[in-house]
Amino acid sequence: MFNKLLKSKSGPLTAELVQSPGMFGLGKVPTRLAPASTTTSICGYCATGCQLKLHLDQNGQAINLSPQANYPVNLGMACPKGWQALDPLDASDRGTTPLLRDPATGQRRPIDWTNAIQTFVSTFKSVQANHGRDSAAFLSTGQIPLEEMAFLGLLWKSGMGFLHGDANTRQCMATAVTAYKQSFGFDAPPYTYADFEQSDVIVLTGANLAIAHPILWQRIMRNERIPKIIVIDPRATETAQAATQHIQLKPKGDLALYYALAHCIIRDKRTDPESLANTEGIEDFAEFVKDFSPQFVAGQTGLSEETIENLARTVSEPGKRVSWWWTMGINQSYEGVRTAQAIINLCLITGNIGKPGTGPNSVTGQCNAMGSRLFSNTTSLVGGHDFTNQEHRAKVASGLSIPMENIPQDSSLAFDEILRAAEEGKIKALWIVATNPFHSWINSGRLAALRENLDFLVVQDMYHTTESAEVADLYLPAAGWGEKSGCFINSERRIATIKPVCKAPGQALTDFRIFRLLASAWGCGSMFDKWTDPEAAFLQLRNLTKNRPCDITGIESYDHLDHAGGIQWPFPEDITSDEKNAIPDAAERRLFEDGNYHTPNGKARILFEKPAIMPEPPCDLFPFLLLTGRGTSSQWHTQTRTAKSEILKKLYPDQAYVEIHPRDARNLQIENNQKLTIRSRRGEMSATAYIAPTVQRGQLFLPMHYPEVNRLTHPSFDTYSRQPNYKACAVDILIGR
Ligand SMILES: Nc1nc2c(c(=O)[nH]1)N[C@H]1C(S)=C(S)[C@@H](COP(=O)(O)OP(=O)(O)OC[C@H]3O[C@@H](n4cnc5c(=O)[nH]c(N)nc54)[C@H](O)[C@@H]3O)O[C@H]1N2
Ligand SMILES: Nc1nc2c(c(=O)[nH]1)N[C@H]1C(S)=C(S)[C@@H](COP(=O)(O)OP(=O)(O)OC[C@H]3O[C@@H](n4cnc5c(=O)[nH]c(N)nc54)[C@H](O)[C@@H]3O)O[C@H]1N2
Ligand code: SF4
Ligand SMILES: [Mo]
Repeated sequence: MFNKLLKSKSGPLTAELVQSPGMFGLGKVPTRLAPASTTTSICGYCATGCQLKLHLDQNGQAINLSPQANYPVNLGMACPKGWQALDPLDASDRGTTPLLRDPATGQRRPIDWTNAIQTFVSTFKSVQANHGRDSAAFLSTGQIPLEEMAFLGLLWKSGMGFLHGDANTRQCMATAVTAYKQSFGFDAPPYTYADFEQSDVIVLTGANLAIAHPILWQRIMRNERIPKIIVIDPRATETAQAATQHIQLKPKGDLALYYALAHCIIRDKRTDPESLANTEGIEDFAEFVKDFSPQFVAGQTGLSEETIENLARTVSEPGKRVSWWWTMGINQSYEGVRTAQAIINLCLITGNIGKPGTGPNSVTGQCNAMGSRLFSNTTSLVGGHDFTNQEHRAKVASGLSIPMENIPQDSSLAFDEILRAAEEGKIKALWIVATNPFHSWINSGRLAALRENLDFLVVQDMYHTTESAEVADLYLPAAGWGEKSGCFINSERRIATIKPVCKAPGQALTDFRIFRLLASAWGCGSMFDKWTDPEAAFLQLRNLTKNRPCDITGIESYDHLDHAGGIQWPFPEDITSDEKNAIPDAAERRLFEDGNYHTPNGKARILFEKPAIMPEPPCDLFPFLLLTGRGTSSQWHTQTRTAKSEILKKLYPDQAYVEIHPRDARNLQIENNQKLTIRSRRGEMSATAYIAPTVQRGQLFLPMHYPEVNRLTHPSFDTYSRQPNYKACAVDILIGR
């Protein structure tokens, strides 16, 4: 258990480990081969957005890689996944040809692309003709370049004329998106990574940075202000163990805790008048939090009054820079939006926003989650616009030469609503691109039943063996990271390029090329005449952002992005030439420095609501609360990629394990490595016991990387963001099965 081993060292991922090419980098290199040239590409896993240097042979094929030393994000570092990023491209289960299921035998057989494209088009046309534009949907991803996301969203809605499409970013970022939009008037994470190095107090809540964003943890380690690092997490994670203080609250105690902090800060008059002048709702909020005294919330949070009072003082210390960073422990919840906004409120009332080392900062997960937020044409109209806004539709229509009537005014169903509609037989056909919901979706057992009701399922993926691809009627083999070009946007809004450095296997095609073929066969190819290649698409999308908060009209080309070390949005064309020519790290920028927000009156909104009741708390029959999340820095989600690297495979346990508190284990006479069955109302799975006080009594933790885990999870969702509540459901342990 690699991450467990690391705990016994000085802390999580040490610099030595992060930087050691000897350990991670040499898997692929024939030692005598000298590279002929190098190019750069952003890593295709997490949203940190590290830049890698790819060393190429005479034919432009990658032979090895190393982290880029002078890139403002990773400063020469990469985590194990980055170092081994080339390995998964060579896997034997890469899709090399389209596969079509023969209805007679149930077997999948290879077909050529012409046949595959024709099958797709004739099936979806017939579904549309018989059942309407509501009867099919796509489910996509935060892991392909933004040009491909935009192509998919526009092809589907404006070209093919369907309505519904969503992405796995619903599982991940929807809460932060909704929280920012409601509070600031635009989905705008305000920070730059330099804020990690410029804070006096860093609060990490529901974020296990040392495992999930190791290079961001390294950025904290570079902070010379000797910051106080406070981790708020029910588990004693690798990050919590390395922090200055671990606030081990009860799961989902966050909302009450943050209201109690606001209570103390307002009571003690430690608010910042200048910042409050740029907000609305403070009077009602002050009245609301009167009920949330530390004494009142102590029971709900499992924390002492003293801990709460001290924390309130620490995060409102006058003259100190306090930054709050959150990830899935906040977003994946039945009340995630209000909890994220409780964090936003704390920053607004204490003036910790728009200044170095501050901010209510949501760290994104996937390499291009931020690209999806602006360009996927799912929840928002492409380029940071609104489907419901007539002016926005007109602007996008004229900008992209799409007839106005081809841009829908109504919004799509969300992921869970699409799946429910499929279960009910209203959605007949689904197209899954670069996501693996048969493993990753909450209460995944339900998808098997849903599959029965679906007339046609297309899965477009790098591998034909994913849980989702295995049950598809039509499988389309896709090129992956390393085999194509385009742009990703990282957590701090930095746009940068990826490059093709390997040939895709067999007949696998880039998603971009697949969309072009489909557009042409559907009969809407002319709408995408200008979309000849990703850069041409990028330039059009860039133009669309004009006068939006995410305006990037100042970006000239991919070359410009490469030369500048990536560019953070906004970057309007009238940006000063000094700023434009600034050296990369001087070009860092954060939002809201002028105290102006994107709401109609320019003020940030302070939003709040009474904490809700946990949808499935433990009970007599299911006495444990199950938490799920990332296991190690070497495992990525459903493991379609990371499981293909021999080196990464050595760094984590191949069997599912469950973390259990020693006292619970003793009471149940469970021994380390004993095989257990974990059961919820929806399903069960086996896992070996890992006994450690990382979890609290009455709680269990299962890493999400094992396919059975989501058979257990409870399908409840945040009311406003529809994000799944992956981190709280009731389970039981069965011994001796
Ligand atoms: N190695 C690796 N890195 C990854 C990924 C990966 O699969 N593998 N995935 C990427 C993606 S897409 C994402 S979204 C990020 C996710 O990154 P993180 O959100 O950091 O990872 P998680 O482990 O899902 O959850 C973080 C923590 O939330 C805690 N938590 C659970 N419930 C609560 C609660 O009620 N309150 C609080 N305060 N905390 C709680 C959990 O104990 C856990 O330690 O990681 C990204 N990076
Ligand atoms: N229990 C539990 N479940 C969770 C979570 C949790 O914390 N707990 N976290 C949730 C979160 S935050 C996330 S983001 C989701 C992630 O869930 P998924 O999106 O389902 O996970 P991945 O394994 O990243 O799936 C990406 C798929 O895209 C394929 N792929 C990669 N690159 C390309 C490409 O360029 N083109 C194409 N066509 N295919 C490609 C990969 O092979 C893989 O099959 O999981 C969610 N599920
Ligand atoms: S921290 Fe994220 S972006 Fe950086 S190398 Fe690791 S997976 Fe890639
Ligand atoms: Mo995610």
